[in-house]
Amino acid sequence: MLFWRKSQEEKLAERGDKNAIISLIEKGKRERAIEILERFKENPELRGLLFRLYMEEGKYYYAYQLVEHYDPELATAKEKALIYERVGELEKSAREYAKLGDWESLKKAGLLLWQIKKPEGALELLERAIKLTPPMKREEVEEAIKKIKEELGLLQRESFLERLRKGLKKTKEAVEFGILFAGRKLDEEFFEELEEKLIKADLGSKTAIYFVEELRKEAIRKKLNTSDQLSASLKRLMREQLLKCEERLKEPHESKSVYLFLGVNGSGKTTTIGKLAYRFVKEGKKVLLVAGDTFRSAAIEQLEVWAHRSGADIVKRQEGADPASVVYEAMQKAEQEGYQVVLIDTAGRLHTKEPLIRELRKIRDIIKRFLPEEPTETLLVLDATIGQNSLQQAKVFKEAVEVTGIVLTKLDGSAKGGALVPICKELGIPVKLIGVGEGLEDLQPFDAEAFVEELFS
Ligand SMILES: Nc1nc2c(ncn2[C@@H]2O[C@H](COP(=O)(O)OP(=O)(O)O)[C@@H](O)[C@H]2O)c(=O)[nH]1
Ligand SMILES: [Mg+2]
Repeated sequence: MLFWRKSQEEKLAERGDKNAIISLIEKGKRERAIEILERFKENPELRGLLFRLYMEEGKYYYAYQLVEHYDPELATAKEKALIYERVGELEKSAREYAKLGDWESLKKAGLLLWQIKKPEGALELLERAIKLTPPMKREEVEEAIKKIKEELGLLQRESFLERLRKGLKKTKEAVEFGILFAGRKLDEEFFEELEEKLIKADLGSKTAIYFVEELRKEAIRKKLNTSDQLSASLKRLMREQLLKCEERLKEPHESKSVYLFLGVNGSGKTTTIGKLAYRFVKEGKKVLLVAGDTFRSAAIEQLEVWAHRSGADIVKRQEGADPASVVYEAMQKAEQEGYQVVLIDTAGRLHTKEPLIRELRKIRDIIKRFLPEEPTETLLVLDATIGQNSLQQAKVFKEAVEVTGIVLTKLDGSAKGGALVPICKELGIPVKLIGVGEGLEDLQPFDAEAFVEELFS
């Protein structure tokens, strides 16, 4: 009996009886209902029912066709946004999201436009979104706005300082100059604490004692009572020291420029090369990376990844190949194919001191065969997180070849930003670049002025 009634109902449904179809749906026979309804797309009422089913079942492509070919009024703006998004019509989807006007939809619209490389439109929408976004949810939108602005070149200067700020965060937290100089009495305790903090930032005890003595004298001379009156003087002293360590990287010249990178494993050579390659490629130069660290295959692969990310080319051989011969091949290629910038990675196995020195000299001699006055720069890469402890390592490299500049990496991971001073002073080599993160743009010229400003801000 029951069986007969069901099929009777189905027969009615098949003839387009709305109530019978609804009854089918209620009984869970949704696929069957869809099958029937698809024959009645011309009927506005049944079409509406079909559309609902498609949406509920997540059949967005079918829903899309109904909306596009039969009736745009079937879907609300929110549904259209979702449908277009799901079928990959991202620009249309963004338009629908934008119509909705709430912060989440505006954000979504902006992110979609960004995805399809329409940064101007994306920025406009995200800036509308941020005004409506509750404070707790703003981070993602702010981050996107920042990135788009960078892409559009609207944030150059600001982002330089922001990155430096981020880079110096740990050192700043360790020294807390702001608190120390906020109206403290200029007693013995204050000066002791100041000295302690300067040493903690790895400025070196000589420099720390010198600073404290200078400030003590000034306090007496000018009859100062509170610490805030001294902060400008500490800034000045700091600036003087740092300016002695500041020097610009030699920029590539018209023909060929070679940059050789030295440093122990893990100091950040490969990463620095990647970041610098990115910068040079962005400036329109033809850049060649050289995988001179042939000791581990992972090192070669890592440089390949950076070549890919930065848009530079690479010369590499298999693991264990003679580094000098890789450099030779690269120099030849650079000459023949007109590369303007050659960045050479090397292995930094310090426990094999003599072979390391021999290897580096061999590489240098090969470069000189192609360019007598080169390399343009021989950069020693040092890890800021080990601070002054890197001095010992540095001396070995200095013994091997003439080092023209220091790259201090991982400042962002270190509370020892001050180590820059003793490192450059003791080695007599200027700091040319600082690494403030792992991203493509986290490499900066060392700017003493900005450095001091950020440290005290
Ligand atoms: N936070 C931070 N990490 C860095 C920086 N430079 C390099 N690193 C990381 O340090 C590690 C070692 O870097 P790598 O370039 O492989 O060193 P290499 O052995 O000298 O070539 C990697 O995990 C890098 O991502 C930096 O400026 N900041
Ligand atoms: Mg490496």
